[in-house]
Amino acid sequence: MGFQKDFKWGVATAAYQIEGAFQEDGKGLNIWDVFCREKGRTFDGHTGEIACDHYHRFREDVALMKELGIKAYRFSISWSRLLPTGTGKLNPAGVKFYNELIDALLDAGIEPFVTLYHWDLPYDLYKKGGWLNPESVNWFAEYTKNVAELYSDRVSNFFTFNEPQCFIGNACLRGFHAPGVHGMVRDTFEMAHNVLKAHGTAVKVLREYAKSDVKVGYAPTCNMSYPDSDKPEDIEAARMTLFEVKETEDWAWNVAWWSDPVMLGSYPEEGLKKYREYLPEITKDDMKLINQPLDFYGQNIYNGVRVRMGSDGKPEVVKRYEGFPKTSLNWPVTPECLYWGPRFLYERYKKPIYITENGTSCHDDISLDGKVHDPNRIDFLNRYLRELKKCAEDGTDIRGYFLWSLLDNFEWHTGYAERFGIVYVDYPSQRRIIKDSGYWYRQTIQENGENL
Ligand code: IFM
Repeated sequence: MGFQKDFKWGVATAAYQIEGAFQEDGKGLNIWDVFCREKGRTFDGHTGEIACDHYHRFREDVALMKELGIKAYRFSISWSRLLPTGTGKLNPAGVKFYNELIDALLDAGIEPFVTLYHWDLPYDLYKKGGWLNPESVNWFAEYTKNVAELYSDRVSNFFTFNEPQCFIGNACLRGFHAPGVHGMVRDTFEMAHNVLKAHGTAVKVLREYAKSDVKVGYAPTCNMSYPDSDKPEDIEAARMTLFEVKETEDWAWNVAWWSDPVMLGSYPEEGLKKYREYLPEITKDDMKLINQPLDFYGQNIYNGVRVRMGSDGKPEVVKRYEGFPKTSLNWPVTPECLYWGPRFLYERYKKPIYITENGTSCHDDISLDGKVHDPNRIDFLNRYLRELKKCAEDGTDIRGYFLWSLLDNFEWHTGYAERFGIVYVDYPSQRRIIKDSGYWYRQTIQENGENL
């Protein structure tokens, strides 16, 4: 019982959040490079220009992972490091960087899991309309083909998109992520449809051009829902809430709109009705393309809402009590989401599951003894992983868990104000210090979660 024998205990990062070297060795600009330079966009004007300097320090970071006993590393490729203008000519230094990173991982016995896109669209493609341009499907296919040809001899696991909810919703509907546009609602639905078509095309391209038997998945996000009690009606209320579609102003923060087409081949009926006036043309061929068979389903899970069935037969969200536990980002601490989330997703999509991100931001600093003590993070991880273990024991096929994150890093519009790592980064010196939670995670990996 417990976690599967070959459970992938991993950590996750993203290119823009750690690499730095934003204009080095031929890399092209991406939308985050440009966005961060604008006044008032990020906390205190922070940028990812240096970030964790991982571009130069990746060997040290791989050594840290090895020391921690990490089995799998999920990282993203910077599209504009590989293809500076998004299409066309490859950047040899970019190609070399990921070659060396992958080789270093394999030498350290760590399995690479590549995310193709974690939000850093090449700026030149943004100028051509970005995801609103139907050509974006072909741009992404070209980039994916390059990745497959370059790295699939050594990388077997790929995720297409990380959190489309954010790079469309936060970025183009609500406007606080790059490119920082309060777009017209109709545009955002059109972008979303192009992203989903790009996903389907990329899956096909990976399978066609890969040099080994690759496994492909997807890594969306959202709040999960969990029931207020074990009563069947409360469980049903939580399930219904998880897959319902939201009001138009916040439509992108949703599970079903982004995952049903990919996993089931259709948009949710409720959304097709609710959003009718905003939708682009959606053809049968589009849906066939989007619905490519996947090997696993990834989901980033951080928190959830408690739900019960109301007396009117409709689900209702239970208000949190005053003083409810929260992280330093003010996100609620709700370990139950790592039981019910994967369970509901497995029931609906019937694919093995990876938790592609989970973790917490804490107010970490270096203590007088020179160490970084982060008991809140250990407690958070312990509570969440216990729920995940229970979920696995109750029959959900969970293949792995990627802790967010290996390193403290650039947390988008909140800059370096938030620390998510199990390894502390002292930004002025770029010194890394393994936090107590890093050692705790090592122990958990060694025991395959029996210590939880
Ligand atoms: O840092 C982000 C990551 O890039 C996407 N998922 C959530 C993390 C924490 O906010």
